[in-house]
Amino acid sequence: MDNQTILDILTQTNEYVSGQALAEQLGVSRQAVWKEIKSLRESGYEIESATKRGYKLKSFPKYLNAPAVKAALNTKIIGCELTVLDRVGSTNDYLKQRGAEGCKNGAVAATREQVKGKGRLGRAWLSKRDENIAFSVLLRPKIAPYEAAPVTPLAGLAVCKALREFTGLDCRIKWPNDIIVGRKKLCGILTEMSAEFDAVEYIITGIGINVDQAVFPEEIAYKATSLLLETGRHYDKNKLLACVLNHLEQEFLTGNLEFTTTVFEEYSSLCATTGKNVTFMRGTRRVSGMAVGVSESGELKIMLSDGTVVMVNSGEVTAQGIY
Ligand code: BT5
Repeated sequence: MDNQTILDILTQTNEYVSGQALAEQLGVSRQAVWKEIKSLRESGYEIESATKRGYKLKSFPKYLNAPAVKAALNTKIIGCELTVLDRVGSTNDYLKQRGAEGCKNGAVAATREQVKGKGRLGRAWLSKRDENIAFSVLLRPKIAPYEAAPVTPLAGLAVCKALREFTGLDCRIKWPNDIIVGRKKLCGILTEMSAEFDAVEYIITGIGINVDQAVFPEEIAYKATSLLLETGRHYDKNKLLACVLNHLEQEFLTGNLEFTTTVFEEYSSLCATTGKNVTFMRGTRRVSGMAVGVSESGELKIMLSDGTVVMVNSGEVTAQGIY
């Protein structure tokens, strides 16, 4: 018998469901229902039972699990297929494989443990089992590869707004893809794409949020932070993930993946890089300037010492005052 099925029934109602009704609906024995309820309880689901009334789901486990995320989800597309894995190398790689197999636009894969998390340019993303949120979203927009540039800034904006709403922290975007609190990094975003020359097949945006991690490996401790470290409290990861997915749907779908004027204004007001002295690589030279804003297609505008403004659309920008 499939765990999901009993859970699905119990998740959809706030009332007791009798063992008999469950057994009939699933076409299994009452003994099988009882065994399944026992195993769900062992996995952390709090299920009340009352004589003559049956079973009622009282609470979900604290760790990431699909039924609890779905219960707080408010979307049509993002999360229409939602998988929460126990352990995976990288949710981006997992979803890439699902993308090649034809999964739906909006499919989401999250995991309780990610053992080979990827950052950009071959760097590693480190996280601990059940302490953080690691997930990826797959999109199948009908656009050319060059039109996909707004995806990362839109994802950054969505996560930033969700984290601000959910925690009250003054989260900001460090252009192009980090969410920071103060000087430290709370969240990283990695967007990858499978495309032909003139058409995107799918885009995968992977997001890692540090939630309960109190201690980071030495090499990143000076620049990494978590919701626990910033606020001294724990947050429900299932509700937080749903909140982020709700915001992603809004940012990705309302503007058709475009950097509209409203998005541009919101992004600019939350961008911590603007107004900072920055350095970046131009060919083989390291150049300094002042970040003066973000262009309407998501590039960083940097004013050089001679007053000219250049656009930087990727690569490494180091901003003074942020790790
Ligand atoms: C990123 O790259 O920040 C993108 C991170 C994306 C992670 C998600 S998790 C779900 C999905 N599946 C994946 O495999 N990846 C995505 P980048 O800007 O290159 O930053 C990477 C650098 O951040 C590393 O070199 C470290 O210095 C630092 N770092 C690593 N883990 C961190 C953490 N947990 N918190 C803060 N900083 C970290």
